[in-house]
Formats: sequence, C-alpha cells, structure tokens
Amino acid sequence: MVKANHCKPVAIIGGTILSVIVIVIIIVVVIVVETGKDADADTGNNNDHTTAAAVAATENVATSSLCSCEQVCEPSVSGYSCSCNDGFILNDNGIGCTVCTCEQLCVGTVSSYTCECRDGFALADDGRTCEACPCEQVCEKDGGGEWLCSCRDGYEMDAGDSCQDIDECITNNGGCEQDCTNNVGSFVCSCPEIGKVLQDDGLSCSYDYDEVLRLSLLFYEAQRSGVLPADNRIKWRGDSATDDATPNGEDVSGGYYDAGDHLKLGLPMAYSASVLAWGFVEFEDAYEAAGQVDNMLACLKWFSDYFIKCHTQEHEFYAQIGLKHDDHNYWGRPEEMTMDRPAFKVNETNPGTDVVCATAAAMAAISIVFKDRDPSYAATLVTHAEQLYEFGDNFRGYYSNSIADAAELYKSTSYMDDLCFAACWLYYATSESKYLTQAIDILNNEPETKPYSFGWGDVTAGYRLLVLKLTGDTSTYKGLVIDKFLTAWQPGNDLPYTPKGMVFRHEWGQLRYSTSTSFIALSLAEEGPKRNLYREWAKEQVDIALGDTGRSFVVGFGINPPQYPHHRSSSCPDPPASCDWPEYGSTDPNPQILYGALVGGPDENDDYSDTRDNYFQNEVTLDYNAGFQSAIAGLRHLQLIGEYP
Ligand SMILES: *[C@@H]1O[C@H](CO)[C@@H](O)[C@H](O)[C@H]1NC(C)=O
Ligand SMILES: [Ca+2]
Ligand SMILES: [Ca+2]
Repeated sequence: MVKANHCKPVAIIGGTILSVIVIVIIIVVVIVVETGKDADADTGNNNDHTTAAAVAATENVATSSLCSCEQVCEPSVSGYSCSCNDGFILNDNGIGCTVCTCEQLCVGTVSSYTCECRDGFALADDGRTCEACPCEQVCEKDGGGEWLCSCRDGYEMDAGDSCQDIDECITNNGGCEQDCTNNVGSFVCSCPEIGKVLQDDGLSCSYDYDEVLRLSLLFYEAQRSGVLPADNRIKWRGDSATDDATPNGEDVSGGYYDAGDHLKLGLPMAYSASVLAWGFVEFEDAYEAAGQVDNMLACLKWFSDYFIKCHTQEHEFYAQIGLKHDDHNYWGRPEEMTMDRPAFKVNETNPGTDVVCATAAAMAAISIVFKDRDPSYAATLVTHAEQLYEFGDNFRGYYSNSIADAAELYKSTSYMDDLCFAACWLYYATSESKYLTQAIDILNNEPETKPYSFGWGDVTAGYRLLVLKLTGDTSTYKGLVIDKFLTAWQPGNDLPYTPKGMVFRHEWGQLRYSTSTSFIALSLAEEGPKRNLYREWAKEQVDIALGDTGRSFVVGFGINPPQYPHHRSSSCPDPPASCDWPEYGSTDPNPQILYGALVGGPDENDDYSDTRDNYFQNEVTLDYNAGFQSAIAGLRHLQLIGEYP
C-alpha cells in the first residue's frame, strides 16, 4: 500500500504527479473511513474499518488500534489526536497528512499552514525556505529582512553576535581583582577604590601612578619661587620673592620654597633635584605613559636654572636665602611677604663640600636629561657641575659650619657621600674616567657603616648603587648596598614595623624614609638579584603612602587625603582675604588643595593626625616628594614592562 510511504519523511523536492495522486487517494479513503466511524469510535470496534490495517502499518501509530491518523497518533481524552511528521501538514479533516512546501517546519493545517525554521535558521522572504543566520543562539529576521540576533534566557549578547552567560561575574568574578560587571553579555572589571585604576590586563587594580606623577609635579609647581611663567598651573600662586639677591646685587630669585615655609635651602633642594632627575633617567617610560615628560622637564629646569644663578663664581655658591627666625615668624602668602631675605654663601674660606657637591650631582644628573633635548643647556650644566665638584673637592668642609643658620635647619654631618655622589653623576654625564676613579676610591675607603636612610644628609646608599650601576660590577658593590642598607629595612631585621606593615624609621616625616628607600630598592632591582623581593617590598611601602592602610597621605589623591597640611600658601584663602596666623589656627581645611604633596605620615603605631600644627606628621617638603615621586615612576615602569609585582 502506497500510504506506508507517506509515514516516512519524504524529500520535499517538489511533489511528483504520482504523489499528488496518492495524496488524493488517501484523502478520499480517509473521508470514507471517517463517515462510517463516528458512531462507534468509542466502542473499540473498528476492526472492520478499511483503513485500520494501513494505519497499523504506519511506523508512528499510537498504542490504540482505534487510531485512524495517517501518521502520528497520540492517545487523548477523546480517543486520539493526529499530527504529522516533519514535512507534512495536517489535512483540514484532522486525520490525514499532506506534504507541505516548507523547507523545515510546517505548522497549522492544509488550509492555513505556516512555515517555521529550526534554531539557528530564519525564514527567508519566500516564506518557505530557511537560511542559516549568524546568530549564536536565537535568530529572527526583522521586517526589512535583516537578521536579528538574541540570546536565550540567562545569556546576554555582546557587541557582536555571541551570547555570554550573565552569571559569569557571579560565579568566578570574571577573573576581576575587584568588581565585575556584566556589560551586555560580556563582563568588565572595575576598581571601585578611590585612586585605583585597572591595569592593562583588564583584571587587576593598582593605584593610579600616572595620576600620582601628575599631582606630584603640581606640588613642585606650587613650591615655585620667583617670577612665574605664563603657563603656571597653580592659580592661587603668583610671583614672589622676585627681589632675592646676593649682597653684591646678583639675582638669586627663582628656585623652590623648601617646605611649608618660604626659605630656599640649597642642600635639600639639590638632593631633591638629583633624586628627581635620577628617577627620570631611570624610569622615563613612566613619565611618557603618564603624559608628564614636559612637566617634568620644566620641573627639573626650574631647579637647575636656580642653581646656575646661585653659582656666582667658580668658588662661590649661595646655599640659603632667608633666615629661619624671620621666615618662620611669618604665616601668610609668599606673594605678600616683606621680611628681609638675606643670601648666604659658601666659598674657599667658608666651604661647603656637601651642598656644593650635592648641587654638582643634581646639575650633572639634569644635564643627562637635557643632553639630547637641549645640548647647549646640558653643556652649561656640566660646566657648572664640574666647577662645583672641583670647588667642593678642594675646599672641604660642612656648609652648616659656614652658614650658621643652616645648622638650625638642615645641619650637615657628612660630605664624602656628596662628593662621591657628584663624581658618579659627573661620570654618567661626561664618561670621563677620572670621576669614576674618584668615586671608586671614595667607596673603597669609606667606613663600612650602614646609612641611616637615603636622604638629603646622607646619599651613601645612592652612590653605592650608582657605582654598582656605572661599573656593571654587581659582585663587588652589590653586597654593600644590599647587605648594609636594604636588608636592614626588610621585616625582621634592624627596623621595627608598624602594625599595618610600614617600616618605621622616625616619627618626623616617616613616609619620606620608607619611600626614598623604596626608590633605592626599585633602582637596585633593575640590576638583578633579589629583584622580586625588593620590588614587592617597595610596592607595599609606597602603596601605604597612597592609601593601603585605609587613608591616603598624599594631598588631593585617593581616599580621605590630608586636608590640613602644614603649609603656608595653601592655607590662605583667595586674595584679597587676609592670610596670617588666624589662618594657621583655623580649624577649616586648607582653602587651596596642595595636590600631590606627600605629608610626613604616621607614627610607629600607625597613628596620624591631620592637623595644621602637626609638622612632624603633616608638613610637606621638596625632599619628601623626591624619593616618593621617583619610586612611583619605578612602579609605573614595572607595569609598563610587565613586571609589576
Ligand atoms: C667668603 O665669604 C665670607 C663671607 O661669607 C668672607 O668674609 C670671606 O672673605 C670670603 N672668602 C673669600 C675667599 O672670598
Ligand atoms: Ca596613562
Ligand atoms: Ca652628606
């Protein structure tokens, strides 16, 4: 019986005349059966129906032998219900099936069937053929014939045509270090902590070192003395101390104010300049990434232009402008100060090997920065540096013995360190071997003491590291640097740690110690051994300054930053409001935000009070920020080379 064929899927490639005839026969037969069946359908007695054998022969026949469906027969309350195999459509009589012209799925009855497509296909404009669509999951066509993709429940579409599990962030945080958010089917990581940004891997968070570099340079800009250039970015600062001059009338305006006061002090200023230049020479990529090269060049030049002015004769250098007593008795704007600002010098009879060589080191280091950018300026700096070095070397003495007031401010107790530091930078700048020979001589003859810190008074750790770098001899000199200095700062050795993990050196300006040592650690780590240990340690210590113990110690940056730095000019409201001791005593935050300034920081118990009179913990200085900024550059450099701890 041909009907059996109809119970198998039939190729839909156009019905032949034969199949049309067969269908007609089936329809006729079914109609005949139906007319005689109705009365006794429920009796179970239809054995004599002429179509019974044919129905039983269909491969999809249901359990009931009562069924008269042509193809699929399912038991139902009323006896059975009929449906058709794929490619067929139920006849209007509800029993027989007719081949349909849909390519895939045929729905409805012969008189009103519609074509549908399986998942991943969509109906073409002809209403019967199905086209594969580019969607990953659910595919539809809009009225204009364009594919419309969508996703099944629990998935969301990304920007293309693929579907992403919307629970991905929940189940594994998407690999994010901090927050994971689904973003139209794909997740994105974010860093909700104030002051942190996503790293290039898209997963982990770090402090925004670019921003810290930018802000630290703003701090130096806020410290500028003299006639400010038109591109000054600190709107609450203007020209000040423009009349600073030597007793001979030589102009020594310019430079930077030392701290929260308005003195210009040669030794910490030179130290700051050399450490900033060192950080730039070593980690220039960080300044490029942060978009801060030009600001940094301007910052360095502001130092070296002033040093040039102070170097009034070959053997004469002005190392202090202003008197501590008069300056510190004044609380107000530098633009409005009127006290005498005498200039103090060192010379052959009143020498100052320390300040003169510290300045030589700074000028030589800055000359390296300008060597290709401005060769003639770089050459000028080298000339001054060489003269100052020769002066300091041949006329030995402590500058704070020559300038009495300096002993009240930054008293010096060593100068061989400054001499060696200058020799290193001069060798770096000129490649003249006599400088390296002198540096190595000094190194070989130095007492093997552990430096207290790397800072304005003692740059021993710096020159030991520079000799190592300049000679490439990590076996001879490495031990000095590592064992005598950095190892002492590691947990469990010479220095105590606070409960929150800060290495503790001194309660006055503590963060300057941990961050300048961090810079030394990062610079040494560039050379090799103990690399991971020192990088990890430096990151921990620097990140404490940025907020890791719950608050930031950098003005204008991160979470809960200091608002009351011990700093005169930023404590003043905008003019014409007056600024005097009442502003010092005010309990309001500083009206001007001294962006980027690192304050002294916490004590050995992690205690810190953000109050203006707290100069131990809340003053800011050129030298605090120098080691800090260069350490920041070092950490940013590690991110850029893919070696961030
Ligand atoms: C050095 O300066 C002091 C004043 O600061 C002066 O008395 C002395 O004569 C100077 N020495 C030389 C060699 O110029
Ligand atoms: Ca950047
Ligand atoms: Ca010294």
